[in-house]
Amino acid sequence: MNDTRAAGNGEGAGGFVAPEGFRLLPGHFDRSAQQALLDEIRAVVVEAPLFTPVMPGTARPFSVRMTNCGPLGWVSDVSGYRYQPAHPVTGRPWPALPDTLLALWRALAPGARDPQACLVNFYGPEARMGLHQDRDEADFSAPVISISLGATAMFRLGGTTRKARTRSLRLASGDVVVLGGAARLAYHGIDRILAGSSTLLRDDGRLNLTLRRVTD
Ligand code: MD3
Ligand code: FE
Repeated sequence: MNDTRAAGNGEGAGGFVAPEGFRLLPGHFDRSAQQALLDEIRAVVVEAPLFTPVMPGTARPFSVRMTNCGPLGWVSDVSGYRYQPAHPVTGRPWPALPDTLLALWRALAPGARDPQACLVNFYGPEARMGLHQDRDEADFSAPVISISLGATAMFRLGGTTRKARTRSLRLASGDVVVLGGAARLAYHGIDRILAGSSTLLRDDGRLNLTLRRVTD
Protein backbone atom coordinates (compact mmCIF):
# COMPACT_ATOMS: atom_id res chain seq x y z
CA MET A 1 0.00 0.00 0.00
CA ASN A 2 1.12 3.49 -0.78
CA ASP A 3 2.20 5.66 2.13
CA THR A 4 -0.17 8.54 1.42
CA ARG A 5 -3.15 6.25 1.84
CA ALA A 6 -1.69 4.33 4.76
CA ALA A 7 -1.17 7.64 6.57
CA GLY A 8 -4.97 7.96 6.86
CA ASN A 9 -5.86 10.68 9.32
CA GLY A 10 -2.35 11.05 10.67
CA GLU A 11 0.24 13.67 9.95
CA GLY A 12 1.34 13.55 6.31
CA ALA A 13 4.26 15.01 4.40
CA GLY A 14 4.81 18.69 5.21
CA GLY A 15 3.13 18.52 8.60
CA PHE A 16 -0.42 18.53 7.26
CA VAL A 17 -2.91 17.26 9.82
CA ALA A 18 -6.32 16.34 8.39
CA PRO A 19 -9.21 18.24 9.97
CA GLU A 20 -10.97 16.49 12.85
CA GLY A 21 -13.87 14.41 11.52
CA PHE A 22 -12.16 13.31 8.28
CA ARG A 23 -12.34 9.54 7.78
CA LEU A 24 -11.12 7.61 4.71
CA LEU A 25 -12.36 4.02 4.35
CA PRO A 26 -10.21 2.59 1.53
CA GLY A 27 -11.90 -0.21 -0.44
CA HIS A 28 -15.09 -0.07 1.63
CA PHE A 29 -16.98 -1.47 -1.39
CA ASP A 30 -15.41 -4.53 -3.06
CA ARG A 31 -15.56 -5.04 -6.81
CA SER A 32 -18.94 -6.82 -6.82
CA ALA A 33 -20.48 -4.18 -4.53
CA GLN A 34 -19.02 -1.46 -6.79
CA GLN A 35 -20.61 -3.13 -9.82
CA ALA A 36 -24.00 -3.38 -8.07
CA LEU A 37 -23.85 0.28 -7.01
CA LEU A 38 -22.80 1.29 -10.53
CA ASP A 39 -25.86 -0.53 -11.94
CA GLU A 40 -28.08 1.45 -9.54
CA ILE A 41 -26.46 4.74 -10.57
CA ARG A 42 -26.85 3.88 -14.27
CA ALA A 43 -30.60 3.45 -13.59
CA VAL A 44 -30.63 6.89 -11.90
CA VAL A 45 -28.89 8.43 -14.94
CA VAL A 46 -31.49 6.89 -17.30
CA GLU A 47 -34.26 8.66 -15.34
CA ALA A 48 -32.29 11.83 -14.60
CA PRO A 49 -29.71 12.43 -17.37
CA LEU A 50 -26.34 14.01 -16.61
CA PHE A 51 -26.41 17.78 -17.20
CA THR A 52 -23.57 20.30 -17.47
CA PRO A 53 -23.78 22.88 -14.68
CA VAL A 54 -22.44 26.39 -15.30
CA MET A 55 -20.82 28.87 -12.92
CA PRO A 56 -23.12 31.52 -11.47
CA GLY A 57 -22.52 34.89 -13.12
CA THR A 58 -20.03 33.85 -15.80
CA ALA A 59 -22.00 30.87 -17.20
CA ARG A 60 -18.66 29.06 -17.65
CA PRO A 61 -19.43 25.32 -17.88
CA PHE A 62 -18.10 22.88 -15.28
CA SER A 63 -15.87 20.11 -16.66
CA VAL A 64 -17.79 17.67 -14.43
CA ARG A 65 -21.30 16.58 -15.46
CA MET A 66 -23.88 15.98 -12.73
CA THR A 67 -27.18 14.53 -11.73
CA ASN A 68 -28.84 13.73 -8.38
CA CYS A 69 -31.10 11.29 -6.62
CA GLY A 70 -33.11 11.69 -3.43
CA PRO A 71 -35.75 14.33 -2.62
CA LEU A 72 -33.42 17.26 -3.36
CA GLY A 73 -30.64 17.81 -5.88
CA TRP A 74 -27.80 20.34 -6.10
CA VAL A 75 -27.71 22.48 -9.22
CA SER A 76 -25.65 25.44 -10.43
CA ASP A 77 -26.75 27.81 -13.16
CA VAL A 78 -26.16 31.42 -14.12
CA SER A 79 -28.33 32.66 -11.23
CA GLY A 80 -26.62 30.66 -8.47
CA TYR A 81 -26.09 27.37 -6.58
CA ARG A 82 -29.06 25.76 -4.85
CA TYR A 83 -30.91 22.57 -3.97
CA GLN A 84 -34.17 21.92 -5.81
CA PRO A 85 -36.69 19.03 -6.02
CA ALA A 86 -36.62 18.64 -9.82
CA HIS A 87 -34.12 18.08 -12.62
CA PRO A 88 -33.18 21.41 -14.28
CA VAL A 89 -33.60 20.06 -17.84
CA THR A 90 -36.43 17.50 -17.68
CA GLY A 91 -38.37 19.20 -14.86
CA ARG A 92 -39.08 15.79 -13.35
CA PRO A 93 -38.50 14.92 -9.67
CA TRP A 94 -35.12 13.32 -8.92
CA PRO A 95 -35.14 9.48 -8.73
CA ALA A 96 -35.26 7.82 -5.31
CA LEU A 97 -32.08 7.31 -3.31
CA PRO A 98 -30.92 3.67 -3.73
CA ASP A 99 -31.30 1.56 -0.55
CA THR A 100 -27.58 0.72 -0.52
CA LEU A 101 -26.77 4.41 -0.07
CA LEU A 102 -29.35 4.91 2.65
CA ALA A 103 -27.92 1.89 4.50
CA LEU A 104 -24.36 3.26 4.14
CA TRP A 105 -25.45 6.62 5.58
CA ARG A 106 -27.23 5.01 8.53
CA ALA A 107 -24.17 2.87 9.30
CA LEU A 108 -21.60 5.68 9.06
CA ALA A 109 -23.65 8.65 10.32
CA PRO A 110 -25.54 7.16 13.27
CA GLY A 111 -27.77 9.76 14.90
CA ALA A 112 -27.90 12.03 11.83
CA ARG A 113 -31.21 12.45 10.05
CA ASP A 114 -31.50 10.69 6.69
CA PRO A 115 -29.79 12.24 3.68
CA GLN A 116 -31.91 14.38 1.35
CA ALA A 117 -29.59 14.59 -1.63
CA CYS A 118 -27.13 12.39 -3.43
CA LEU A 119 -25.11 14.46 -5.89
CA VAL A 120 -23.66 12.31 -8.68
CA ASN A 121 -20.54 13.81 -10.30
CA PHE A 122 -19.25 12.28 -13.53
CA TYR A 123 -15.62 12.94 -14.49
CA GLY A 124 -14.17 12.25 -17.93
CA PRO A 125 -10.37 11.94 -18.13
CA GLU A 126 -9.89 15.74 -18.34
CA ALA A 127 -12.43 16.81 -15.71
CA ARG A 128 -11.41 18.61 -12.52
CA MET A 129 -13.06 20.36 -9.61
CA GLY A 130 -11.50 23.50 -8.13
CA LEU A 131 -10.88 23.99 -4.42
CA HIS A 132 -14.20 24.86 -2.71
CA GLN A 133 -16.27 24.43 0.45
CA ASP A 134 -19.69 22.74 0.47
CA ARG A 135 -21.87 25.27 2.23
CA ASP A 136 -25.15 25.39 0.35
CA GLU A 137 -26.77 23.24 3.04
CA ALA A 138 -28.60 24.72 6.05
CA ASP A 139 -27.37 21.87 8.30
CA PHE A 140 -23.61 21.40 8.79
CA SER A 141 -24.07 19.11 11.81
CA ALA A 142 -24.61 16.05 9.62
CA PRO A 143 -21.55 14.75 7.74
CA VAL A 144 -21.15 14.51 3.97
CA ILE A 145 -20.39 10.96 2.82
CA SER A 146 -18.58 10.41 -0.49
CA ILE A 147 -18.26 7.21 -2.54
CA SER A 148 -15.85 6.92 -5.48
CA LEU A 149 -16.34 4.56 -8.45
CA GLY A 150 -14.07 4.07 -11.47
CA ALA A 151 -10.82 5.90 -12.17
CA THR A 152 -8.69 7.05 -9.22
CA ALA A 153 -8.78 10.78 -8.47
CA MET A 154 -6.12 12.99 -6.95
CA PHE A 155 -8.15 14.62 -4.17
CA ARG A 156 -6.93 17.80 -2.42
CA LEU A 157 -7.97 18.36 1.18
CA GLY A 158 -7.27 21.61 3.01
CA GLY A 159 -8.42 23.28 6.18
CA THR A 160 -11.36 25.53 6.95
CA THR A 161 -9.71 28.62 5.43
CA ARG A 162 -8.66 28.87 1.79
CA LYS A 163 -5.07 29.67 2.75
CA ALA A 164 -4.58 26.69 5.09
CA ARG A 165 -2.13 24.08 3.82
CA THR A 166 -3.48 21.26 1.74
CA ARG A 167 -2.63 17.63 1.16
CA SER A 168 -3.15 15.36 -1.83
CA LEU A 169 -4.77 11.94 -1.39
CA ARG A 170 -5.85 9.32 -3.91
CA LEU A 171 -9.52 8.34 -4.01
CA ALA A 172 -9.87 4.94 -5.68
CA SER A 173 -12.89 2.92 -6.76
CA GLY A 174 -14.79 1.63 -3.74
CA ASP A 175 -13.31 4.19 -1.33
CA VAL A 176 -15.68 5.98 1.04
CA VAL A 177 -14.92 9.29 2.78
CA VAL A 178 -16.82 10.66 5.78
CA LEU A 179 -16.57 14.42 6.30
CA GLY A 180 -17.94 15.24 9.72
CA GLY A 181 -17.01 17.68 12.47
CA ALA A 182 -14.49 20.34 11.38
CA ALA A 183 -13.85 18.46 8.11
CA ARG A 184 -17.44 19.20 7.03
CA LEU A 185 -16.33 22.75 6.14
CA ALA A 186 -12.85 21.91 4.85
CA TYR A 187 -11.76 23.21 1.45
CA HIS A 188 -11.37 20.38 -1.06
CA GLY A 189 -11.17 19.67 -4.78
CA ILE A 190 -10.19 17.19 -7.47
CA ASP A 191 -6.87 18.01 -9.20
CA ARG A 192 -6.97 15.26 -11.82
CA ILE A 193 -8.02 11.76 -12.82
CA LEU A 194 -5.37 9.05 -13.14
CA ALA A 195 -5.55 7.38 -16.57
CA GLY A 196 -5.60 3.58 -16.64
CA SER A 197 -6.33 3.25 -12.91
CA SER A 198 -9.61 1.28 -13.05
CA THR A 199 -11.57 -1.00 -15.36
CA LEU A 200 -14.96 -0.39 -13.68
CA LEU A 201 -15.91 2.40 -16.12
CA ARG A 202 -14.65 2.73 -19.69
CA ASP A 203 -12.38 5.52 -20.94
CA ASP A 204 -11.07 6.55 -17.49
CA GLY A 205 -14.49 7.68 -16.33
CA ARG A 206 -15.08 8.37 -12.65
CA LEU A 207 -18.24 8.76 -10.60
CA ASN A 208 -18.39 10.37 -7.19
CA LEU A 209 -21.54 10.18 -5.11
CA THR A 210 -21.99 12.57 -2.18
CA LEU A 211 -24.76 12.03 0.34
CA ARG A 212 -25.94 15.21 2.06
CA ARG A 213 -28.43 16.41 4.63
CA VAL A 214 -29.68 19.75 3.29
CA THR A 215 -32.28 21.25 5.66
CA ASP A 216 -32.04 21.51 9.46
C1 MD3 B 1 -14.74 17.58 2.11
N1 MD3 B 1 -16.87 16.18 -4.87
O1 MD3 B 1 -19.40 17.11 -4.91
S1 MD3 B 1 -15.54 13.93 -2.94
C2 MD3 B 1 -18.56 17.78 -4.28
O2 MD3 B 1 -14.77 13.69 -6.01
C3 MD3 B 1 -17.14 17.32 -4.26
O3 MD3 B 1 -16.46 14.66 -6.90
C4 MD3 B 1 -15.52 15.70 -5.04
O4 MD3 B 1 -16.32 17.99 -3.73
C5 MD3 B 1 -15.59 14.59 -6.04
O5 MD3 B 1 -18.82 18.79 -3.63
C6 MD3 B 1 -14.86 15.30 -3.77
C7 MD3 B 1 -14.92 14.12 -1.29
C8 MD3 B 1 -15.59 15.21 -0.54
C9 MD3 B 1 -16.93 15.48 -0.69
C10 MD3 B 1 -17.55 16.44 0.08
C11 MD3 B 1 -16.83 17.14 1.03
C12 MD3 B 1 -14.87 15.93 0.35
C13 MD3 B 1 -15.47 16.89 1.16
C14 MD3 B 1 -17.44 18.07 1.87
C15 MD3 B 1 -16.72 18.73 2.82
C16 MD3 B 1 -15.36 18.49 2.94
FE1 FE C 1 -17.37 19.47 -2.50
